[in-house]
Amino acid sequence: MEPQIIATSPFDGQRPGTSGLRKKVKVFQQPRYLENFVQSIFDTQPDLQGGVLVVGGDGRYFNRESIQVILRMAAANGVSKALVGRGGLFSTPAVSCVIRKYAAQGAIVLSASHNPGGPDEDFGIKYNVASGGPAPESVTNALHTRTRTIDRYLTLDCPALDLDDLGARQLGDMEVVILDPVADYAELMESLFDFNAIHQLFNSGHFRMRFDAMHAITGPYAVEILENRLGAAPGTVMHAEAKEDFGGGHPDPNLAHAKTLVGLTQGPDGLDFGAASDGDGDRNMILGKDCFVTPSDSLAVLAANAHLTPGYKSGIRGVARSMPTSQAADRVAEQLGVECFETPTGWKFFGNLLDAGRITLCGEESFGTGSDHVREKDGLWAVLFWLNLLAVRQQSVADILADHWRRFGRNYYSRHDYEAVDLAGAEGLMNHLRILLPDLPGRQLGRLTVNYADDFAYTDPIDGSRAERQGIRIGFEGGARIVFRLSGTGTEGATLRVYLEFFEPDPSRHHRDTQEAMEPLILIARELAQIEARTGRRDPDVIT
Ligand code: VG1
Ligand code: CO
Repeated sequence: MEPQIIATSPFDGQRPGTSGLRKKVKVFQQPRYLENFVQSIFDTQPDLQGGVLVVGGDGRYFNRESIQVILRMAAANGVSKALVGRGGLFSTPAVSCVIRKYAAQGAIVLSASHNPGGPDEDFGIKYNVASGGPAPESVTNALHTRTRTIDRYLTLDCPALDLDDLGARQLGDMEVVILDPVADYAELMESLFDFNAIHQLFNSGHFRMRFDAMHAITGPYAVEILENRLGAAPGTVMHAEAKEDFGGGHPDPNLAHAKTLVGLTQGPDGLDFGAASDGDGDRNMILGKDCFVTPSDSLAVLAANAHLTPGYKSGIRGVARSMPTSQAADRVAEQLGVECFETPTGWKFFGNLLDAGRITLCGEESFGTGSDHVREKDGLWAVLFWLNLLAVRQQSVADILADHWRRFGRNYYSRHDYEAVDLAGAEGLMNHLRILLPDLPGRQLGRLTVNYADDFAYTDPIDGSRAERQGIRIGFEGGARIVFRLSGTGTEGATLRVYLEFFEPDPSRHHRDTQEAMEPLILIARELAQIEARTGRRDPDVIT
């Protein structure tokens, strides 16, 4: 079959953000929009020619159509083999697992992660490299540059391929293999955690849990792993059926969007354990009875207890956290005597450290936790890690957390998001802060004294690449911090994120209400950034 060469012209704004290119579905549905971006991948990634490409997505609206387009273009661009999840489905961590297992050259992942789905909502596409991780900035920059001059794309004229039956078939000169999207991933999980111990915990009769798949991709993964392999009661996985619009909700596992699950863990009849994952399966939320584990604390607890699981029994080599993530993990690293890195927001910045063997665990405050087992954050992995710890330590989530704080002190932490605010107002706010920066050190704000203030920049310790303007950090004496950033994943206006943190060494003060305890920092942040005047918002839309 001869490739067709179709003339095209560039679209503005095809610059990947924190995690790929995210736009409204309607934007992606414009003729040639998806094709331009995909051809730019093939034009800038020569290894794909004659290589193996993994393709799959989180099943949101427009997933199936996109995959057909991508497969035809892959065949026309000389890819020799495509590995596709059945039904066009793969969770993000499963893609990473499959790239590594089958030594593929790269992957095209269709997802807008935690953003809502449906004809009027969001779609996204990202490219992962041969290590299994999100493309580093050198690759996304090259890709974006290519989208600005693109003038043709290659495709085949052929009918849609059957994606629903396992096995191999031919598309032009390219072989397409439809894989079970769950099997390889589930096998990897079994190699890392003590499935027998978790099985016993589930059958002990004293342990009640739910996993909320939020009508997104982890439904089938969680049913297979938790219910089928680990023997959790049928129905343990709630909202298990993956839907194109996630049942109309935000598939974002946090206190605001997973309210039903949170409710189930509260009160006298509260569950012992609750967990949830996001649209594409890379995020996780961990809840105990009347207890929420912040993602920052979760990373620290996993680091401190990793040796209790089979996959990490020889200990960890180092940890990394994104800059706005609390410094709880730093304290654990210090006690363990291992390196700790602070990277910009986005999983792509962990890739080099993982590849170089400098870190074993890494995490972000945004409900992302992961390790060197793949090169993406991994929702179910984190849930299984916690279950393994609960089974071994025979303690409740709340007790494990309280123990942790007694040992290391507590980093109170919260993030306040102001969503879909006016872009000019938000940029004005950030510029206003940038102008203030040089005068802040030494100044008294509320009862706190500013220790340092900067716009975070990062030099990758492995390849020396540099990332600048990654968020405003204001550090106070005693370890408190306020961080301001604009989101790079939203599709409407701007989202301002304000990250708040302070350190409390005294165990008698470890059980305060977080928002109350944060009040002094909240006030400083509001005033300093002139949030209300510049965004028109008095209160945040989402508090996590
Ligand atoms: C957000 C999070 C960031 C995360 C990114 C992708 O980015 O803050 O920590 O890596 O989403 O996560 P931003 O730029 O909106 O703050 V996922 O699960 O949406 O791929
Ligand atoms: Co995600």
